Amino acid sequence: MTTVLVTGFEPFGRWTKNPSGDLAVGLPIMLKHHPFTTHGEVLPVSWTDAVPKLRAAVFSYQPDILVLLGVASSAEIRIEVMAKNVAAPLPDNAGKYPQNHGLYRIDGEKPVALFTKLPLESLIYAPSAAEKTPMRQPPISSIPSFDAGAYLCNFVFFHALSEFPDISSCGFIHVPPYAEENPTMGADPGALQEAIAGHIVTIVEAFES
Ligand code: PCA
Repeated sequence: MTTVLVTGFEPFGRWTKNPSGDLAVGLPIMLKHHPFTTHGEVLPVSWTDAVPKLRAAVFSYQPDILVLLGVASSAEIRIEVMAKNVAAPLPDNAGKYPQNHGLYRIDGEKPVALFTKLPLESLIYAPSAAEKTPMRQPPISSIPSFDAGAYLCNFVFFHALSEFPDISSCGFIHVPPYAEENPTMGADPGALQEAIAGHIVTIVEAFES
């Protein structure tokens, strides 16, 4: 049976909640009746600890599909097209900075950018993608994003693509904040969970076809 690992992050900075971490906890329960296995893991917003925790989860679950989630200030669901080999000198939750000696590169031996391995066209252009699980809320639109930032989300995305070449379906999706934290661009938690659950189903279908 196909195994999916979904990761999200803990709250950070000005966000007191992080929907991506809640999705990583909630999606395995929501998707439990589907004919694939879903595991979730919440990663720390830490330059030193996020990647080791991701590696440990990949080692223990051996996923066929790895979907990394994070929150971004956007009303849309952003399907990240590429990970950059760049880490910005911004503090993590422990107040620490990336160890790149002021060169801003994640890894000087690796390419400048790596491309997502998620089925982009199915996620962005198929209007039915979000309708594969029962919809009780108006759908949240999904758009391609050509910039995953230069903070922990991009960092984990870049490490995943470069460290797990055997995972043929691997990518990053940025989700909106909750409406309670940002009334102008925030999403309803139920609508967000349904939309991302639909995307997971689409990713599994593309992987298995
Ligand atoms: N978003 C941040 C890091 C954790 C998260 O959920 C980012 O976009 O880098």
